[in-house]
Amino acid sequence: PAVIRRADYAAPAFLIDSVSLEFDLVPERTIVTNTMRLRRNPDAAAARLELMGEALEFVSAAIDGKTLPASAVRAHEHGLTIEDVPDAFTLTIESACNPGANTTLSGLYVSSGNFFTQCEAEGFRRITYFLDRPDVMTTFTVTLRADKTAYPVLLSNGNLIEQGDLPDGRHFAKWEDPFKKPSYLFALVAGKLVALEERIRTGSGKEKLLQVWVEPHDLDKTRHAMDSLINSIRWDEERFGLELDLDRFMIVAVSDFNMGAMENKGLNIFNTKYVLANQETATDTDFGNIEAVVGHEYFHNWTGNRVTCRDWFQLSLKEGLTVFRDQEFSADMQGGATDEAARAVKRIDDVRVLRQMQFAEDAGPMAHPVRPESYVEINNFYTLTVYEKGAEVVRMYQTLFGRDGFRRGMDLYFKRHDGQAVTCDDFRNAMADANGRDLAQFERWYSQAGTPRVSVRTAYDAASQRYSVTLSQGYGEAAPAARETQKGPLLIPFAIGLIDRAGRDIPLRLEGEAAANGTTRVIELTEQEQTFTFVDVKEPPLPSLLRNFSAPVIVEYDYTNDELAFLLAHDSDPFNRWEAGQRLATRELLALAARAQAGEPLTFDDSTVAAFSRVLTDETLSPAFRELALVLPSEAYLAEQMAEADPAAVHAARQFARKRLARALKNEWLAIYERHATPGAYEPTPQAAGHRALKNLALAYLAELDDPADAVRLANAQYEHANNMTDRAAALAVLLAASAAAGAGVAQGALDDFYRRFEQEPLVIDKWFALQATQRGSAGRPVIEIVRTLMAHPAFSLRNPNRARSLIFSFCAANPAQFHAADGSGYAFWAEQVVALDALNPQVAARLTRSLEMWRRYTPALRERMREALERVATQVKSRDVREIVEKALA
Ligand code: HT7
Ligand code: ZN
Repeated sequence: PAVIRRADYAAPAFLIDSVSLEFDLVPERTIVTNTMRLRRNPDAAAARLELMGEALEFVSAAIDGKTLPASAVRAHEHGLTIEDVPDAFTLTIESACNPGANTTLSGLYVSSGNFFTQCEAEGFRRITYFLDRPDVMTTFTVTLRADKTAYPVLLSNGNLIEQGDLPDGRHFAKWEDPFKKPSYLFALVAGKLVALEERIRTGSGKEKLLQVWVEPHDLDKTRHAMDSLINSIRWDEERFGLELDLDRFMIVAVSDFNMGAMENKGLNIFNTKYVLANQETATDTDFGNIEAVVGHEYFHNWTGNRVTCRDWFQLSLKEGLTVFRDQEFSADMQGGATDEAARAVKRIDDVRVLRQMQFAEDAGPMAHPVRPESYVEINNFYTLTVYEKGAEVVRMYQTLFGRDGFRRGMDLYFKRHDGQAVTCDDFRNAMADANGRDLAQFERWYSQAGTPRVSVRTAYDAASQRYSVTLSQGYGEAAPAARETQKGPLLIPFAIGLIDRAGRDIPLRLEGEAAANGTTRVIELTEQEQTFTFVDVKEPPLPSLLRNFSAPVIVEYDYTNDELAFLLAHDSDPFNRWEAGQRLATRELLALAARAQAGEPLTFDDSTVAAFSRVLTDETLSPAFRELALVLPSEAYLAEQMAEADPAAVHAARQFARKRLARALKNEWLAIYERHATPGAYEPTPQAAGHRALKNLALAYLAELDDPADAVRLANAQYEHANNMTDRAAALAVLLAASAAAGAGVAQGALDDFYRRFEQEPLVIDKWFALQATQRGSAGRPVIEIVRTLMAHPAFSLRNPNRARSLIFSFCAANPAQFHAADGSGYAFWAEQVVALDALNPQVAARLTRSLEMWRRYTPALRERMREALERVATQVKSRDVREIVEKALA
């Protein structure tokens, strides 16, 4: 397959000054009339005109009103070629497409009888022939025509400038977007929809119309998305001085969608999962995710839309930056700008995702730099590396320059580049120039793949009261895909604190400084190895390393178990407090997994139990923090830490530890369950959510007892009386967990009730599928059997990505012990589903394919079965999307 390389970037041969699109919307055959003002780009060697097009039926083309003869225009698999065009001209193209048959959900498609578009990255070329690349920006005027009864609402980007009736029961709407934009930000929506509306005034006093469009039966689930939008608008003004630039901002929810949401200018289109919520249907996690995704898409209006990417290799320019912005927004919504303990809850969540998933990506065959060098299918590069590691790279500028310095860099970035399509280098240069720093070395964060390791050595000299910290950086045993990119040391901002015997922070003074300055210092590691010496250190301290996870690296330091327990009890940095508990648990669990592999009896250290008990019962800590601290590292993370991943051993180890903590702390769990019950009206606040999280964790631990009768009784009562989805779903999960030992009967009543109650709520039925796919199996029945039975359920459909994810992905990616069954049954199922999805929706199929990409890291028997499954898939799939993943995995 053709490889696209960053080094081959060339400016477009033609520019488009304006485009006018007319749509005659009919599901089976939509006609698009596209009129563009084109001119040769003086910066490029212009040859003939090549327009991109895919899955289109070419009808006709005219230049300056004159229809072109068949000999002058060639329609082919990749688009349209027109020879001998003038330097500047008007080109009109008529084409047709079939949205009703479009199962790829890219381009123009029909979902629940309504029309939607998805153009990023290269979907616009499935709507009309175009220079479908992000550095071609133009102004769009869009006219939509459709049957008025079937499609009463007609939406596109920008402002509605005209609407009216047409003959034969049809009507039209004309939209004009005053801002230049690339084609990937185009959108249209047509159908039977209703909106929740609000009018607000932004900082400059202008009135804005905000709308959240949904199907009529979902109107009662739009309030939270609207509140999140209003909060996002306010936040971007306050934190970054960025105001909403359009008179109207619309969000539309659609149930068939490949990703989370899309930031089309003024007309964001969202997966229903990230819009619809009320207390009956959505969990606290859903509420938080909606706030984050609404914020993310809104923030793209400046970081992505006003300033966009020159080419798709620069994707992290908008995605890394916008994820960082949404993370900061959510942290502020959790705890305000200054409550570090509350902000840490969000930080811990984000770092958990990064470490569990992005670090794995960086260690496998799909490893790539934040700014990749090449791709076969760009859709495969909407990755954790581009998004989450990219956000960490942006965060490091803020760590280096502080909030004010970061803001100066942002201001300069917009001053220089508003209205342009630019590169990651342009962003780095703005940060450097605004802060008077040379950031040449920092470029390596964009060009080197793999997760850096920082090893730490310390030495205390009592006589001189000096404490030296030696940091050395490297990549360890990197995967070949990452190793090729690694050229030299990085600039690593490394936040450090020192703690005395009483658990207090020591004021920090580095050698050469006149006086102590603060208790957390960001030291800058720029060489392969460097020593930093602290003076006036009166006793041997305990180092608190990489506070608040100041860089996306792995820290290697040999803490003793007692030291970790001490940090867990005392570190003033809440992130590192949590981190100490995770390190302690990881160490214990990996030792347990090794014993499980060797068939030795399993034991768990009493002092570790005691350390966790102290955190659990420490009333000075928020319930949300205590919940995070008491969740053991995931099976996926633990497997990733093994030389050869063994999911069965990891599962046995983690289950053993959970049971041990359940038994040892039984009375504490029972007391916590009672104390953190939140009677009365449901409140979706972070505080109330923290109480629910801790209470439900207590219930889950109680279900691990050899006799889970108490847990089953409490879970049944909680299920029945719950006034919110967080509690109801948690109770159902506990009943399913208890059924692993006690038999399916324990959960069946609640499962059936859940289905009946929420039959009309697709997002809740997704939870019903997911809960069953991620269970441990009931009384020895393998989960694959349950999953296969559910595939035949009338509510299951492979065409709806949310539904496919809820059953198939949940099983293949979130139930490692069952998916990696020794008989290979999970892999056979995976192969069947990849092939079936490939024919319908290659983007979704490619995501599922990635569940097996780490096959080389597993124990030999599993490895062999995974390779067979991958090879089988390689012979059967057609799409570029899936082929790229399979070929890289097998290479
Ligand atoms: N920028 C959006 C990316 C996106 C997308 C990409 C490929 C295929 C389908 C897609 N839907 C949305 C989402 C975002 O990061 O905001
Ligand atoms: Zn984004």
